[in-house]
Amino acid sequence: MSNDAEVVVIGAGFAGLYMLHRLRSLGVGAHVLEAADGVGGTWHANRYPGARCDSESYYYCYSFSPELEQEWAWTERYPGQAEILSYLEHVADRFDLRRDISFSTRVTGAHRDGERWVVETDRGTWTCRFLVTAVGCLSSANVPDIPGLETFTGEWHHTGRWPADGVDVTGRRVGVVGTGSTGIQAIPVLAESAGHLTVFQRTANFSIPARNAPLPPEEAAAYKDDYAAIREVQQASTNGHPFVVSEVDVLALPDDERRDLFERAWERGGLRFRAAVRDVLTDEAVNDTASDFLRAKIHEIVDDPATAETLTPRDHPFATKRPPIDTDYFATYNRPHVSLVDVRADPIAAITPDGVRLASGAEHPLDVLVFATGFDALSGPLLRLGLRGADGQELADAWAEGAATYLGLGIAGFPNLFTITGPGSPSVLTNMPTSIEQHVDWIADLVVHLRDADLDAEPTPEAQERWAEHVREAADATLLPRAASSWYLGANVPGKPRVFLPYAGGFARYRRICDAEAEAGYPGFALR
Ligand code: N01
Repeated sequence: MSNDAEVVVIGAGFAGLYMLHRLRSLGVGAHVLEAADGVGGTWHANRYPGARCDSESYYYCYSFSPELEQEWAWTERYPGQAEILSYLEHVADRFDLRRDISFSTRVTGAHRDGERWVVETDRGTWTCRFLVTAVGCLSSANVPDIPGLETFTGEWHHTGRWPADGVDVTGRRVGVVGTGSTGIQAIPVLAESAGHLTVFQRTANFSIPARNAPLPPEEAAAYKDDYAAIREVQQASTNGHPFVVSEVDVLALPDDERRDLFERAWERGGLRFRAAVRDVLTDEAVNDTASDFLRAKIHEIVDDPATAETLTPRDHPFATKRPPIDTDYFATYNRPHVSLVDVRADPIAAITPDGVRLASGAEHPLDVLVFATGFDALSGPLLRLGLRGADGQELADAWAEGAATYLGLGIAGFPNLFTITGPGSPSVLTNMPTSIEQHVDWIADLVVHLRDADLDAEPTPEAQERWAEHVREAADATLLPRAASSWYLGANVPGKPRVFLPYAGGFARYRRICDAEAEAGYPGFALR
């Protein structure tokens, strides 16, 4: 016998929790299926040392409840994984969400049976009229297929599936593969206790100091007083952050003023660095000034000139790959027990029982190997759900040439399926809770509309194609596609079609497009 709900939501992270709450408040019955044994999504899974959000705490949170905004007290400028997880657990309790969530329940497939979805899980079957995916953009771990991994006699972990009870690296020989946002957060913390830390770097990365610190109570109180205005700025912004991009034309400044400007932005730290001057992502000459400043910083911080040069990104403009922010990342390479290996120059050939062997034959013995190697982003979490569309078509076949959606919210051929922050949405280019709330509200309104009118909906192929074209244009209007190894393009996963996945046209513009779609009666959807 199967369970039934009007809406089944897959995932109980930021997106799934709010989806459930929003549907309930509109009188729509919903049930959430969650593979993990608790709420939190990415913040339940990513428990690696140093895991912390790159958005500031006062706005990396929900805005839908003014009471929640007032009662929750963030303790640090950038919230750590444990604090965000506590916040989401509090949300689940405060809004009594757990009674409609099945934990430890992994979706293994979903297909259409007449006008309903049949959702199979490892703990029984659910049927529903509407299926909403809230599976995140970065939840499908990318573990490189390196020969010999199964022979390794030490322990290995991917950062996105870190054991809940931690990994003791005290005094041990630790290797980290990957220097994206995750590796850059984890490396300084692992270095605190590892006996020796070896970083295997394929692509050097820009990084800005986070300047994390305890959040002074008076500052926290000021944010609470100002939430209405803060939220307005977020809604009108390009990235869902509550700060506006500066109007300063850095090319018009004399060298010393330019340097001072970047110095002040560096001192302030965090993602705001990118907003310190205009056109960083659209004008190569502007980007060069920021990139050169950051390259010089690496050489200032890192004592050994050869190590500094290996750490210096030369193959992509600043912020065309998601810019990490860090605490003492580059300075960590000045510690005597930390070494850097350039695996672009000398690639990893194999994992041996004792550690890592490079193409040159060099051996790096290890006790613990950490893969900070990222994710099969945006499309990966959806592909692994085993979704089949109206005519039984597998999503993997529909997306053989690359992920395609309408607005990142729905997929042609998949009726009554809605995807929170799917490929083609601004998602990962924005502050995620802001994008998630916008998607959830929009999907909930559509579900109510369909329920009241007794209609089903799926994007038309024409609307989907138009959107794909617009997503391409939006990316091409920026420098973003210039980073050849970027996960935005799917370049980090061997064999993945190269399609620029997120929508780079800006959050405010995207929101207006979605609002217009709803106001016009959903012309991009076939309603029947
Ligand atoms: O993953 P990544 P991540 N051999 O894909 C390397 C978000 N996030 O987990 O660049 C050797 O960025 C790979 O090299 P290359 C944030 O949006 C948010 O760090 O492909 N190396 C790269 O260096 C972020 O962007 C927070 O050449 C290999 C690294 O592994 C996103 O998550 C915190 C390799 C992977 O970097 C993903 O970040 C952390 C191989 N075979 C992360 N395969 C917040 O604060 C891959 N690499 C919210």
